[in-house]
Amino acid sequence: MSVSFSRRTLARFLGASAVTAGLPRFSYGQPNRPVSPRSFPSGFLWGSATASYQVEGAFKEDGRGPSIWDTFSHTSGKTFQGETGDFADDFYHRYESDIALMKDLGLKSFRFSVSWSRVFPSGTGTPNPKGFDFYNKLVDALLASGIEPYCTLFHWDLPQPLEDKGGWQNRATSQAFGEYAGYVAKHLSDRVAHFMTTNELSTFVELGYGNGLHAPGLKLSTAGVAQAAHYAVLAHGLGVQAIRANAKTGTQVGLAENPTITCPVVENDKHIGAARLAMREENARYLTAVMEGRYTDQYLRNLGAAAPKFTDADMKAIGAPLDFIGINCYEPEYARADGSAQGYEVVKKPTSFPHMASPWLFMGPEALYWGPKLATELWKPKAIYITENGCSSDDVLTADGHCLDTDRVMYLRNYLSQLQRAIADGAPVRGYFLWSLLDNFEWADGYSKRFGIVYVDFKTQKRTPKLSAEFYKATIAKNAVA
Ligand code: PNW
Repeated sequence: MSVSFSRRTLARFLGASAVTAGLPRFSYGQPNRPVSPRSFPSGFLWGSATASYQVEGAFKEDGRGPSIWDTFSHTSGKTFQGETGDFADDFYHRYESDIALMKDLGLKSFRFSVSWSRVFPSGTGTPNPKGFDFYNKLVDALLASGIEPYCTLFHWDLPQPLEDKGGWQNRATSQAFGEYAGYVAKHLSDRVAHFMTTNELSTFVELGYGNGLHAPGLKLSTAGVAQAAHYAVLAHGLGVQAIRANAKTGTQVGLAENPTITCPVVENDKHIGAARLAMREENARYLTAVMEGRYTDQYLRNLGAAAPKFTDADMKAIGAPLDFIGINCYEPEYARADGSAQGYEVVKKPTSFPHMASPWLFMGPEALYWGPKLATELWKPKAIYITENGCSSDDVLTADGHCLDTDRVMYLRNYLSQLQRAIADGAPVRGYFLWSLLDNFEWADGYSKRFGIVYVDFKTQKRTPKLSAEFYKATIAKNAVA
């Protein structure tokens, strides 16, 4: 009679070498089950992203003027417990030690944004060299550490004096943005090779001027929001022109947008076709307008009399060719073919759909596959960067000072696996910027939602890398999902 034991049981009693000696080498996945290598192309740009108002603090230093986020956060009832970005991560004074942290993680690049109000305290007119100098020093320090700077020109902190003249309801703001963008590009492009005009046109327009949850807190009519959206995309276009006119030859220009990412409910031809239609139409006001230089017929038809007023010259500027597009990707939408004239339906999520610590941040890793994939099929961009991806978690420090954010590691591992799949399928994704390096001022949520891979104690400004920082460091070192 022969009794058979599992190898693990044998190993426990006899020691592993006794089991393997003389036996055929056991290896998962060979020869019939190939394991995906999960690796990224060599030279893949691993980075992390932040934004001026969310990390810098130093709200009154070196001649900085007020932005709409100063006004909004100092207005009672607008942010979680009245929190503001007055001090935030104090990055303005701590950037050197934070760069040392980035270096330790192995980051190849860092995406930051310039505060318009530091450079032009009144929005236009005379620049403030002292305020601008912070970005000179930041860029120099990044380069000295071998980290490539990626610069966003507008991440929502509009100078208050421009808002006082109508903000994004006023075409003059788009022109002012062009002048500001040209100035920054002229003075940084000797060291910065990549510029993004705007960050998430759709968020600052829809939340700032539509539902009023973000600065400046307005709730405009349908026509009002459509016109503000037009001036915002126009600012992007005028920004591209100004950067091309003022920057060093070869400077790469793009934007960072968070398109609605419509994943097919089921990955078959019928639903994939619907998802492609949906991705174009659902983003008609922003990314589609930028990539095609026109508003879709359906978008204009749906708005009717509320459609924005625009000229051919506007659309030409808006649609100017870009060197890359940046996709901020957090959560999925799902599209299905529903047999309607439109050809798709965006499916409402059941209440059981899982989300991260921010209620809006649904967990759908396939968004990081379908986002780049559908954008590539629709618009054939020269290059794509994932300019943001990450999540909030209810992070706490353990008694011995660790932050074990297993849910963030789970989120990142699953999303990155899908990004790897998109690249393997041919999407031209050149880099990935994790949002965010540090816990920071999460807009209307104040400091109540933590997105960093480094924990920040906002009382002491002490930084503690989380488990997710260790995961990201390992991923970068292997150039494969860890
Ligand atoms: C993006 N929503 O914002 C921004 O670019 C970052 O500044 C921000 O910190 C990050 O994502 C995390 O929120 C969003 O409510 C803020 O749907 C809110 C929403 C989407 C994006």
